[in-house]
Amino acid sequence: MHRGTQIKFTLINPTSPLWRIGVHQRPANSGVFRFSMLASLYVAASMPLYVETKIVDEDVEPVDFDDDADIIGISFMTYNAPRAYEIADRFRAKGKTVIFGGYHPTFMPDEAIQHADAVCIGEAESSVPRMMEDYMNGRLKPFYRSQLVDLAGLPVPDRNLLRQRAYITTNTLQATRGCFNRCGFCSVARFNHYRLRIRPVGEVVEELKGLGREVLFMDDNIALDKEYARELFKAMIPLKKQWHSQCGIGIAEDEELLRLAAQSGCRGLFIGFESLSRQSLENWKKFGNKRVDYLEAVKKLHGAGIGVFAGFIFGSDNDGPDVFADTLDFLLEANIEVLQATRLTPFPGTPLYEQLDREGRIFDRDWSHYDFFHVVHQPLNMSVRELHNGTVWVQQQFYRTDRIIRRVGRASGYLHPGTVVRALLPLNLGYRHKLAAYESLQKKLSVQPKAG
Ligand code: B12
Repeated sequence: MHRGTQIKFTLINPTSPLWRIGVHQRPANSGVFRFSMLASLYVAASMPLYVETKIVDEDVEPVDFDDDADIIGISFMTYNAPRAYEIADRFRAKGKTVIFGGYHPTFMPDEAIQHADAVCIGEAESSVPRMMEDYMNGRLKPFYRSQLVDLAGLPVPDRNLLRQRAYITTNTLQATRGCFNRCGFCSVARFNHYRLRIRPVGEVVEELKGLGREVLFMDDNIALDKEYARELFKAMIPLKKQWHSQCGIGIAEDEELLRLAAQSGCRGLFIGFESLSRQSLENWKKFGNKRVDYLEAVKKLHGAGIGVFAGFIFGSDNDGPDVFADTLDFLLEANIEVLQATRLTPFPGTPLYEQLDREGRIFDRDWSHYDFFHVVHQPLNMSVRELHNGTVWVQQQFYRTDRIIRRVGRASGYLHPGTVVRALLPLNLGYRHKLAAYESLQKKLSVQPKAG
């Protein structure tokens, strides 16, 4: 609810029809994929004091098109751009001012501005105060290009703006933003101008003190700056937190860092393995992974009591139909806890997008398909159907009931019981649910992969 303030701002997070809150008001998406909302919280925190922000997340509540807000903001990635445009068009038809921000409008500002009054290109922190000043003076401009903000002094997000019970956790924060690597498929590095920024350790520790025992760091690679990571982990030890984050595989090669991570309460890491093929890693410029022995690295992480959530991408130019069975063999041999298997997706703004676009290999520009569940480009060494079905096969094999049961039993030997019960099992069931929901939707709509 908005309370007596000068300006009312409603910030909407659109979602696809599949995950939109149902008629029975029950979220369709598995709870394990409902967390964070950090982007919206930081936008809210960037607003001047005379603005009262309300956050609406379509995963957990419907959009009220009779909303009395003065300004409607929409935060979106690529997969939800069509829905963002639909919502924006409806509000603009009623005379509302609409502003956009997030990954998709940042990389496709000329497309986005056709549905909005203003587009924030990049981070909210430096643009939003300027946008609001211009709005108040009746001079809102179409584009606001942000400088990268200094993370020192970043405000602490007000998590009370969320319906907290609808999320598995809102205990999320960032210690760093961005990454200086140049992996071809990644939009994060370019969004952050290929720079890694760090927050002062003291400020991270202060924010952590106000959060619960279990926290998620929404960093792109929490140990990219090893010296900083060492300092942060040391400072976290007395806080007795349990945390998960995202990290490069390199952490496994640094014994001291791994020990400090474990001592500071690290219980699981999402790691982009991406591919078993050295050639694919080379082509994508994911050089950090090339020299690492994946099996050894996973063993070391398990030895430290850290669960491994592996990201693999299928559909590189070197992948043939045998990639699926080979990858599954690795996943099972390495005892990976959680798998995120994705089809190579050329997100706007990435070097991959530019390459495939140049080569005329992007055959589907329906942005709602840019959700990792669709093939949108023509692979080189297999058909679109083989890539689609092969990815489904690996996911189904990995998340087979008997394998989940065995995984849970085995992991109980080297992971904390809390990690098994509150992370490994829910994530395994969550991914299985998501996969099944997609399969049934595809059957219902008889969506077949297009092109060869
Ligand atoms: C956490 C996360 C999730 C979480 C939670 C998201 C949430 N609701 O909070 C979950 C698991 C749900 C998720 C899901 C998906 N995600 Co995700 N996610 C992230 C991640 C790692 C962090 C997001 C975050 O909190 N960032 C921190 C905030 C502070 O930064 P920010 O988002 O950039 O926001 C700033 C600006 O963009 C701007 N801004 C943003 N919105 C607005 C709005 C206005 C009005 C203004 C003015 C400014 C503004 O200001 C913010 C503060 O500076 C990002 C990577 C990343 N580094 O951002 C990927 C990322 C956003 N996700 C991505 C994708 C592809 C997805 C999925 C489609 C696929 C998947 N990963 O399974 C799904 C789709 C959701 C669904 N329903 O299925 C891509 C998007 C790329 C693209 N162009 O579309 C990213 C970039 C990662 C990647 N692979 O490259 N995701």
